[in-house]
Amino acid sequence: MSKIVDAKVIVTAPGRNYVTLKLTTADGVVGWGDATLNGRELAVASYLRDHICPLLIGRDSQRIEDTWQYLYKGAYWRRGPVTMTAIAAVDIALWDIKGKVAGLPVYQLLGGAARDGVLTYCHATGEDVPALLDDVAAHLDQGFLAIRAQASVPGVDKAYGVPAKGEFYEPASSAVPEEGHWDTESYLRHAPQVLGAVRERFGFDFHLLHDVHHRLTPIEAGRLGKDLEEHRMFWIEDPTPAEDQSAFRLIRDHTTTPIAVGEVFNSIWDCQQLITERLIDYIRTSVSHAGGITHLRRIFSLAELYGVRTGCHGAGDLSPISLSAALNVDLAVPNFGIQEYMGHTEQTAEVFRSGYTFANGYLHPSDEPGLGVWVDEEAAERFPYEPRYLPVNRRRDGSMHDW
Ligand code: GCO
Ligand code: MG
Repeated sequence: MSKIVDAKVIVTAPGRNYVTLKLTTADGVVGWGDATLNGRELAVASYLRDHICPLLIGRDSQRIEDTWQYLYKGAYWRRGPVTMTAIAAVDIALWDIKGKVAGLPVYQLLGGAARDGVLTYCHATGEDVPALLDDVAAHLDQGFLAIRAQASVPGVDKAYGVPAKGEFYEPASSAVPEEGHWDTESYLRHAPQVLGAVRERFGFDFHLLHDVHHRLTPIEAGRLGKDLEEHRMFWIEDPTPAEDQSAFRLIRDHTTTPIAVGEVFNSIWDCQQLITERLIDYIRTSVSHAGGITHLRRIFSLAELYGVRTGCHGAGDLSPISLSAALNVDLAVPNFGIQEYMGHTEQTAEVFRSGYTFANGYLHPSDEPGLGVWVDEEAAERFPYEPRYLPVNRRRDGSMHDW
């Protein structure tokens, strides 16, 4: 048994805010976990520092499942993004340690590679259609086989997912959330034309994805799905706010466009109905918000039973530790679908050193023992935390809209 002797929380902002957990064992083995919850970072940092780290000292680092159950059941208050992100960070760090102790990359501990590489989708954006088409062309040139396309919506001053020129996606930019506007009618008219323009210019030999970001009602989503059928989408993502799981029956009744949901979920219970009633095609839970590798695997196994494939969240607000962990799971699970890959800024890469590689549309995790990622703590200190929030969205009449 190798006891945990130190548990440290690192908050750093190289380009954007990240919370990292560092666990050290009596043998000097270090494990890294991602505890970042965009816009609510310090809540998780405190949950870890004040409530979890003291409980970890002296525990056997090798008993991952037991530690997971201890933290989940032991809290009494179950689930929720803060709790599950904190548990995820511990879990990811313990898998990292187990891999290092075994001298194997984590995917080997999960059963070994079930594929040669991890199919990856990138983001292409544009303030108008010509700019989007240029960005799609650039990503196809880089070798991507799957592209998520977002463009501005006429009448909407700041559209989610479309960075202003020269800005790195995405807009967690201000200490008080910026306010944008939303116009569903304009979006529903415009989105099929935009995605149609992408197909018209580049054809059908690559996967095309689109993120609706929870903004429609079920019947509006049914219409969008129907209007997009001719463009053969790989998926539309988060068509409606998914707290209402049964609402997806209505979308399904109207369209064969595949549906992906799950980045805001944090447990298997949040997607139970969507999966068991086959209301979605892809489950997008992330390793760092859904309880770590241990719980993500459980969700993916349930999904496998119902023919639902995986599509791990991989936005830039998840640190390279999360991406490394996700890639290890992606490589091993039988029902893998696709992995999101937004990339990270150079500043982020200065702090988080990772060994995953990208070639010809596929990512591959590092073959180093564990997760193959480490944090330069001195570099981390150079980037102090500053509060940064995602924008909010209002309709024309000033009322709040889902964003
Ligand atoms: C995506 C997502 C993200 C989220 C972000 C919130 O599909 O990548 O929608 O961009 O908005 O992760 O923190
Ligand atoms: Mg999304």
